[in-house]
Amino acid sequence: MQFKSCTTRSVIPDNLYVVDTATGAVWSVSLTSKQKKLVASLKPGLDNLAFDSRGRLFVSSMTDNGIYLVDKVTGSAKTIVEGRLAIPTDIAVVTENGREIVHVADVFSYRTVDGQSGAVSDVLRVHGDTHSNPIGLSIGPKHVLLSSWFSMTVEKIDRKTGKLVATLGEFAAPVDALEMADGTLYVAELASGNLVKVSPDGKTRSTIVKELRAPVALAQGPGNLIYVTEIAGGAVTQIDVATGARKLVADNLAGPEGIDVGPDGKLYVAEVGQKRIVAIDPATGTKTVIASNLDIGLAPYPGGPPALVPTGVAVAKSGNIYVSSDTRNAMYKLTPPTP
Ligand SMILES: [Ca+2]
Repeated sequence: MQFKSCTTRSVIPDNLYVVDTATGAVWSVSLTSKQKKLVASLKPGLDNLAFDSRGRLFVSSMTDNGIYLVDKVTGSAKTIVEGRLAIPTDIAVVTENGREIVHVADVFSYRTVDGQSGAVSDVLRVHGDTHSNPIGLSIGPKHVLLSSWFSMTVEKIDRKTGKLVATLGEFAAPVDALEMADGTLYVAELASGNLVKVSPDGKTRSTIVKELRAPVALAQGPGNLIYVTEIAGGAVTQIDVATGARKLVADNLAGPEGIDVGPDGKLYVAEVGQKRIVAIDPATGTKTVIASNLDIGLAPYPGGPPALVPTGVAVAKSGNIYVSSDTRNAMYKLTPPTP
């Protein structure tokens, strides 16, 4: 038997494909000429790409929790899968013209969710509009505050325009912040355990309380009172910001994270270790279970913060309770039973 020899020449592609996270562009770059050609324009927040065995190009978006099939010739993109939220963490709710609007720190964006319809709107996307990953969130008189232990920043967003107006840096892993009527900010730092007071102009900082046991989230109470969840202490603590006096409100909680004050004056807390929401009377510490078996509590990684992305809780004037589900990329709405 005789074999015939032959030579094959494989065709080595000349180009690489690249996703640009900041702009949402997909580029083809020639290895020989170094020229780049725009293949497709998607939304900012792209994070990866892959080809299947047929050479089809897929790209993924962290911001939109999606995977898209990109036509390399026409640049059109087909959605394969997409989430409405990415990793919802801390939340706050306002009632405007009878509608409840939930503001969401979604890690790769700051979004709102209509409490009635569930419609999701982008306010700021991290890649494109801002550069900090929002994890803590609160709504003050003038600003929405986005805190980020990941970026070490507190960002002030104008409530009226939705625009970023100031970025305060160099905090020690800030997890949540509150804005007072006069513009003073209080910032809880995970890495230092401090509650830091920031003057309205942002220039002066002072420590109000030290040695908080892994603070996670803040809520504003009546007068000078602030409530803080401390995950390492399993506690909710009340702080008088005028005097620095602190009082234990409740302990023996399994992983307290998000907190809000309800219209009834009670504290609503995500007890993530028990996958439930509890209401706590701030005067007596009496605890009532509001909802159980919730899909909450994304597990932290070794060396990461104990509440990796806190489960957010927000109570509307109506008594409706909103809870972010970090493990299902979803939002719960708990409606109080009719009497
Ligand atoms: Ca908050």
